[in-house]
Formats: sequence, structure tokens, C-alpha cells
Amino acid sequence: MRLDVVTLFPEYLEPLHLSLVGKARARGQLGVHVHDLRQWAYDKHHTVDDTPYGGGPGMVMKTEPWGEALDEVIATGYEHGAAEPVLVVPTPSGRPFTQELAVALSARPWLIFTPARYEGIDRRVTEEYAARLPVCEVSIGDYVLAGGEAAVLVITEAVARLLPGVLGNAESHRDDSFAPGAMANLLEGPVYTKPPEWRGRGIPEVLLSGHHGRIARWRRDEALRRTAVHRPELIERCEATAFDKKDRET
Ligand code: 6GU
Repeated sequence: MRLDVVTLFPEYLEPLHLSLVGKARARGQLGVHVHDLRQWAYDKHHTVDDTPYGGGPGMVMKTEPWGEALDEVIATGYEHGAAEPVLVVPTPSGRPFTQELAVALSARPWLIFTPARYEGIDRRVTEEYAARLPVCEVSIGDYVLAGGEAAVLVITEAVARLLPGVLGNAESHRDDSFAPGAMANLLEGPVYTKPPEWRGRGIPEVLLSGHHGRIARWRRDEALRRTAVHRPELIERCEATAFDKKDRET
């Protein structure tokens, strides 16, 4: 998978060299290319923003630097043999970023991210590229960040860990909160490891029972309990398979 990020703050993307994403890079599974948008601002002051038409507070990112940057980044990727990219535009007005979207993006060969500062990018830029490429405007939650760079880190980490071989154990995603299947729309319950007693606190006896059916049953009960407390609206969306007769009795 190829990732390109065009940003005013390339140093903000340094974590892409670390940990999981960094390891996928080192193994050649992921090519990451971070570009400074100011490279494509040709006036004396390398201007990338201007006042909004119609008035109002803040500044809007200008069309021309983004257009020049994206044309070059797209051309370079194609020259290196990449298949069609998805343009991922982080914005608080985008569609919610979900595990389902992470799975869909992880199947693509090439993602280009355009994190913005200020009040966002002139609308014509998204329109221009949407006429040529799949464009995905994405929000990582209902709060406002100062810029899209942190969202790029969030999205790339969620996507990279789904690439084949990036997590040591392919089964590690199976029980993820939000993973499709029996745990769809359920939050994961608590987990424990050795020692069996710590500061007078033991662990749930069922986990020592060796009884796989009872353990699975307990894990799902705990997931349902946790979901009901933290995300009651998710219970509504649980697949029928996530419930059984016993769930409805209690
Ligand atoms: Cl993607 N960008 C910004 N600036 N704020 C956000 C966001 C993105 N997602 C949630 N809040």
C-alpha cells in the first residue's frame, strides 16, 4: 500500500516512522510519502490561505497550492506504478470514520491524505478531484481539531494494522470492538493476565475453568454490559446473532 500525505506540518507525521506503521514500512508493505504543501506555493511569502468569500472568521486554504501539489503527487504515484488512489480528505464535516471504513480503505492500493489547517480547503479542490478519483471526506469524531494531521495518524494506524501480516496474529482483529461478526457493535469487555491475585484482587473464576463455552458466554455478557453502560445506542444496532434467548430474559 502507498500513502501520500500533503501537509503544512510534515513533522507532525513523524509518528508514521514508529511502531506498527513504521514496522510495516520497514518491511516494505507500506510506502509512506509526506510532502510539505508550501513547496507548491510559488509567491514570495509561500501563501497557502486567504480570507473567506462572504466574510466570516478565519482563513480558507487556497485552491492553487493544493491543485499543484495533488497533480504532482498523483502523477508521481502513477509513474511508480501505483493503481488508482483514493483521496482521503479529513474534515469535521466528513462521514464518520468507522471500523467498516478502515476495512474498506485497507483494501485499496493507494491513499492520498489532505489534512487542512484553518477553516478548511476551498470547496473547488475537492470537486475537481472528485471528478477524477474516488474522494472520501472523513471525520474522526464529533469534536473540532486544529487541523487534520492527528486524524491522518488515527486513520493510518487503524488501516495499517489491518494489512495482511502487520499484526503478528491474524486472529487479533477477530474480537476487536466493532469487528464484523458476533461482536459487531459491541465494545470489548475486560481482560486479565498473571498474576492470579494482585493487591487482594482476583480474576473472574470462569476464566480459570478451561470451559470454552462458558468463557465465550461470559465474554459476550461482559461486552453487552460494557456497551449498555458506555454506548447504549449501539445495543440497538447489534446483529441478532449477538443476542440469544438468555440475553432477552435478563
Ligand atoms: Cl478529520 N479534522 C478536524 N480538523 N477536526 C476534526 C476531524 C478532522 N474529525 C473530527 N474533528
